[in-house]
Amino acid sequence: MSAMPTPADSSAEAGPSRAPPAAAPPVGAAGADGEAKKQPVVILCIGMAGSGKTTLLQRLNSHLHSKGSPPYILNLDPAVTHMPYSANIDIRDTVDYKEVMKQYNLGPNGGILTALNLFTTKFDQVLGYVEKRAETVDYILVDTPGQIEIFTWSASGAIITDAIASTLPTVVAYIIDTPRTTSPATFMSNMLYACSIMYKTRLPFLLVFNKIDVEPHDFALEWMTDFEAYQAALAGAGGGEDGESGYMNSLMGSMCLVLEEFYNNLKAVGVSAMTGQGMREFFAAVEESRKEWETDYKPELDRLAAERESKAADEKKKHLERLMKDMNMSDAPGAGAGAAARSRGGQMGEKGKGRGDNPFGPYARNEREDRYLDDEGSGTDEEEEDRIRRQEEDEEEAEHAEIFDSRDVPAADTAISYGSQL
Ligand SMILES: Nc1nc2c(ncn2[C@@H]2O[C@H](COP(=O)(O)OP(=O)(O)O)[C@@H](O)[C@H]2O)c(=O)[nH]1
Ligand SMILES: [Mg+2]
Repeated sequence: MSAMPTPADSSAEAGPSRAPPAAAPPVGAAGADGEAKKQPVVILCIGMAGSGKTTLLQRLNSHLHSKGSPPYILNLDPAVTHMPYSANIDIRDTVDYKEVMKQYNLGPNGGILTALNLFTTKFDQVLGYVEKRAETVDYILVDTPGQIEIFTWSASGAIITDAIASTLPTVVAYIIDTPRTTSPATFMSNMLYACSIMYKTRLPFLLVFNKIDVEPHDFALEWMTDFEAYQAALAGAGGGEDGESGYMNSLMGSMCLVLEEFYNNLKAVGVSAMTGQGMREFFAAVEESRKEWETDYKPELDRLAAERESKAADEKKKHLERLMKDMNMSDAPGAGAGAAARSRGGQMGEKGKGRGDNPFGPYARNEREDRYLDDEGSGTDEEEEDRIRRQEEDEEEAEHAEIFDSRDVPAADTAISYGSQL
């Protein structure tokens, strides 16, 4: 991993957008409703691999440029090989996912996920850059990894989403490959996936039927609003004769009823990233979602943040109380000595080879312990005298027996030999 990128500012808007926020706000600003501090909307593009997230991002980028309101772009896909736009912050500047694969011995998906995890550890810096530019842009576009689950079901995806959403109004744009969703069963699985992401992120959600230049999305809108139309399509597609598709059809039919509530609360637009069709509807829906974020989501996010803060304060208080209690205990006779022994044990870790940080455990200091400590060269005067006396005795003994001639060993070695007795 190299250092974090400086804000790339490689896109065309770099120069003028450095101007102070008060001067000449960008033209075509959505939501320029006289707020004291203008906040841009973050559009988080999520979707299955190949649904057209990257292509759509480029389309949005060029549309916004043509309106005189260039967006700020974050690319979170470490594996993208061709990027049709230039991102202001690109994960690839920070992490090389192929290198990650090599170093951690991972496959492509593991490499992408690990690269995203590594990037997430620095996301506070990324947010810092984004916040600095927040007053000069109207939209912040975020591209996510090709494989949807890498972002939606990973801890780092959740951390990034939460971090962004608690800072700025955020909309999830769920991109759907319309031509590949014409089968009722595929449509249903896609809708279930969308539903799970919506409930997981708890953010304003926009279904974006992409590639309508190839397949108009009318069928999808009909299936979402008319249960019977969906049932008819199921019956037509299933061929009901073999048992499995019959079972599948009845399951899908029931699912459709379950999802009715989800459909009712959902905005859906059709776009073509290729031709630029549907851009006006897309931005109108984003604007609506932004208002929704302010009225419905922001208070909830604030409440959660306050809850988190008070929990953290409680934890801190508890820790402090525990610490105070421990300190009081250490004033009591005996306990202090034990604590001292424990802390010395920690210091002896290196010399006491293999005894760990706390060689004496929770027991009170005893004679053995004293001897052990003395040999570390930190005993009291009395003990020192005792040691010298014993040494003298030894020396005396040595005069009578040649075998003791070599007992003049350094203190540290003696300590080790005492240690092995413990
Ligand atoms: N016909 C058509 N093709 C599209 C459209 N959007 C994307 N594609 C194609 O779909 C493929 C996948 O697009 P990409 O943006 O890489 O998908 P991602 O994996 O979601 O980022 C590419 O070959 C695009 O050219 C569209 O609106 N219409
Ligand atoms: Mg992509």
